[in-house]
Amino acid sequence: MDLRNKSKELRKTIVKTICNGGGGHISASLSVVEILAVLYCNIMNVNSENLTDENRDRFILSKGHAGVALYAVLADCGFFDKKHLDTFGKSGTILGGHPDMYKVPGVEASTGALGHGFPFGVGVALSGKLDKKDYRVFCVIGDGECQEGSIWEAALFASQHKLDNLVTVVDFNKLQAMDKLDEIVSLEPLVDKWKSFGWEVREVDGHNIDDLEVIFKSAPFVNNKPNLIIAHTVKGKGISFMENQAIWHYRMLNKEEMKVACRDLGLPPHQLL
Ligand SMILES: Cc1ncc(C[n+]2csc(CCOP(=O)(O)OP(=O)(O)O)c2C)c(N)n1
Repeated sequence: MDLRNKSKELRKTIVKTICNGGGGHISASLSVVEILAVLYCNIMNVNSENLTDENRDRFILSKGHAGVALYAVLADCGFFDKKHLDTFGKSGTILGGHPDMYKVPGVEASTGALGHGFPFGVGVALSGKLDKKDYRVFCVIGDGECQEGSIWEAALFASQHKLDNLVTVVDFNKLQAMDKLDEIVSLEPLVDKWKSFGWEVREVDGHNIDDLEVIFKSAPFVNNKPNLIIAHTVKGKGISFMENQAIWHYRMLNKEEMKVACRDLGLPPHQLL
């Protein structure tokens, strides 16, 4: 399936899963759909068959609160049965609010405490270098997550150790949980910051499938430097009233909003009710 259409389907799955489960981070999940779709469908050497292969590529969703986006992609790629999506938010589910590497096939790191997945990914990339393995590590971090000090400690460590097998994407939607980043702790100049920490940096429209594919395929951007992609994204992408609105970090849809969301996503009008 064309990845634009796949992204539309993934958005439907994400919103249906969260509404059925009664909670979850919708807007944060909608922000990373194309990034995950391109990585899993066209870039990474990982699939349900090679999950124990030491040379498989690793993906780490450091902004673990967007776990439902990862679940939607993993289910679509056959890592686990799609039936599990219906259990999200229910007792006994393997699909928690944040991904658990011991429960969900395909999840490489348990994340959710911001500022932890990325340092873990740096360690996995270093391990790959030390063991002379060919795998790469792909990591998605939130821009609000970049307000955590541990991100910058790990960033320094990665460039010190020349981890060009590490590709990190900042989901730069300019919002964190409560407000615009710039209203709380600004990261600007973000590109220069990462460069000064020793990373090779590229910028991309994080919803443009073709551009994402080109940029991922061009990694490593230079030898001996870790790769940083600043993906300009829209939090809540695909639901008109949710886009770029900080309030939707924690909110759930009421019945009227569900109807509008259905219209925006191309779902039957009562699908989410
Ligand atoms: C260490 C830690 N502190 C606070 C939180 C609560 N929290 C969950 S998501 C979030 C905002 C994250 O913002 P960002 O990284 O920009 O992600 P996005 O805007 O894409 O949701 C916060 C503060 C957390 N999960 N972990």
